[in-house]
Amino acid sequence: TTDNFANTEIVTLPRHILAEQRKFPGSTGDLSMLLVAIQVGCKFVANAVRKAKLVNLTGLAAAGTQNVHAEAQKKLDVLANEIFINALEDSGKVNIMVSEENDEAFRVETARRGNYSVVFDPLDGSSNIECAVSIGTIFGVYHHETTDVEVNSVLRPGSEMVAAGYCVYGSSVVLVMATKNGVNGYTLDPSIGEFILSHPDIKIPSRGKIYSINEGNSKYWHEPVAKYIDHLKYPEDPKKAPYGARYVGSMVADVHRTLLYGGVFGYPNDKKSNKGKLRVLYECFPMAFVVEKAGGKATTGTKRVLDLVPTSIHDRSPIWLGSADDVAEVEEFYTKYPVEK
Ligand code: P6P
Repeated sequence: TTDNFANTEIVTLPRHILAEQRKFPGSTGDLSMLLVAIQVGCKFVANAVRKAKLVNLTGLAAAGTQNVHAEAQKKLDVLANEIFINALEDSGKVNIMVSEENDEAFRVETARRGNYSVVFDPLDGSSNIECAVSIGTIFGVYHHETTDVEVNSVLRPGSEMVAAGYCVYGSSVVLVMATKNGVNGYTLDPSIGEFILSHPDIKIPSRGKIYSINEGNSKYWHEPVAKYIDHLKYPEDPKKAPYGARYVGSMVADVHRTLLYGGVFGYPNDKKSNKGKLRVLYECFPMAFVVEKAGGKATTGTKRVLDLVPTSIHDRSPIWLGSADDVAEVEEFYTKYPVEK
């Protein structure tokens, strides 16, 4: 038999984004151009990540090491950062950038400045590269009325984002983008170097059967966290099955699985880290934005994540996100067992 993969209805990411844009007559097309530029960055990073260890031979190894030509090397996350900065600058649509890799927010030169600001983690979970575990890129987009804005004008609630998403470099490369229209997933077809629409109009199940948290922190958990996780592991109702546990330790992988399968992901604050670990602007906000647009919820335990207003670009926050019913239950435990300030 001949496998017929011919599929004339191949919708590439740029084509789909333009189709979505046409739903809003009068659009400038600037956001579409920006999202397409982000897509190009993801293609480059996917290519570099796929051969992470092999690139020692061609000069992309861990910082400080030497390759055969005794040239200084770049870590993949530094390389990914440069790839996205270049892609965003080249788009001509970006004003201010905040990157996990850069201490300060910075702006594009005047000639190429646009009305959007982008906050991003170019390669989140990069400590997993060495053992080939999934990693990802996370990004969020704010709009400004003019290009004449202060650098700290990105310290805004996540609810003011106009787009957000992530790219998971896993067993396949999937780029998930959320806008006011909803959430769509695109899978990279490496044979043609295009992201193809594979998950149109993603909706997260209202409840799941998986919880995702680092139980290695149990010793430091506040009471509502310990009580909630026990409730999932030892259901009071004997007829209820315990939840399954899945924790990759790479936010993009854990969130992507939660988005598609349902359930709950949590990185709460605890007695060791009173602000939690994950960064507000370029980890919590984009993931909360995606999950909410897919019909889920994201909370600190007591407050909607997207209502937070960061005071600094690298602020951290506790976060629980996932299926609406599961996250609502988390909040019930925080109400029942309030954490003393
Ligand atoms: P822990 C990866 O380092 C990361 O920033 C996120 O991608 C991930 O969710 C979290 O930290 C894992 O942290 O403390 O469980 O190893």
